[in-house]
Amino acid sequence: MAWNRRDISDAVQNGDDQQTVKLVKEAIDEGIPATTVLDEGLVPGIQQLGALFQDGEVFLPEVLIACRAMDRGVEELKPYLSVGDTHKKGKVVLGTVEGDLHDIGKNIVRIMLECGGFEVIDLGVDVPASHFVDAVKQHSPDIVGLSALLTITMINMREVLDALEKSGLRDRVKVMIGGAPITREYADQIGVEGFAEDCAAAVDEATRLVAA
Ligand code: B1M
Repeated sequence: MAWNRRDISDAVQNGDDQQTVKLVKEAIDEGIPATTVLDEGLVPGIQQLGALFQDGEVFLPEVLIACRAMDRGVEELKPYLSVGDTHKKGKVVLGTVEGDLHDIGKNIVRIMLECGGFEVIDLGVDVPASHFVDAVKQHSPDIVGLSALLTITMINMREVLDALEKSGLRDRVKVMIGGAPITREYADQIGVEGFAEDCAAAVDEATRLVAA
């Protein structure tokens, strides 16, 4: 069957993980670039469901089931997102800030960074500032990457910066932030070195930061 971005989006919204994986495989077999399948099929699927969730037309269980389908689809794409660069460009400690459980975007950023040649230590979701500090001490990364999807949790990015400062580690790392509510203005306001609005830009920004 010919590639149809709408079918993949529908499969994600329906929470049909088997259909999502099947359509992703078919698109790849047809030679559609993995980033196109991601950006034009999978991501719009979860975003459209988010709009329905906001309007009260679907409920939390449907969103969670759709997230599982999205994750399976992204996993299927992972080998094809690779640019085949095995050289490690740098090390990134990555996590979603405290109070925030959203990780779909953060996981895609992780995959894209790995495919782009970075080693990534993923601390998961709802990560307290102190855990970022511990991870910097333990892994000596080049970059600390912070993700937030809620306006009420993006302020916790500042707490991570404060904790790094207090521990005397702030000068040893570059900090890059991202997530739906995050803007370049916010990044400048809190004084971080890097900002990216999507996963492809995150790889470019991380590459710029390690070269700087
Ligand atoms: Co929630 N949620 N959610 N949610 N959820 C949003 C974010 C929301 C916009 C929905 C809405 O109301 N329209 C809204 C936030 C409003 C706001 O604060 N401005 C919201 C809310 C309110 C909530 C709850 C409070 C709902 C409730 O309980 N009443 C609750 C909070 C829970 C918590 O975190 N404490 C909640 C819960 C959930 C679920 C658990 C059901 C689920 C998350 C499951 C999971 O992640 N495992 C969920 C989902 C799925 C969403 C939506 C529908 C989709 C988010 C997503 O995955 N997008 C979202 C609505 C929407 O986006 N339309 C919504 C796809 C993803 C690929 O994009 O994450 O933006 P994104 O990532 C992009 C970029 O932002 C960027 O690159 C990624 C890939 O290109 N990026 C980075 C991300 N991190 C980066 C880091 C970087 C660089 C780039 O550098 C380090």
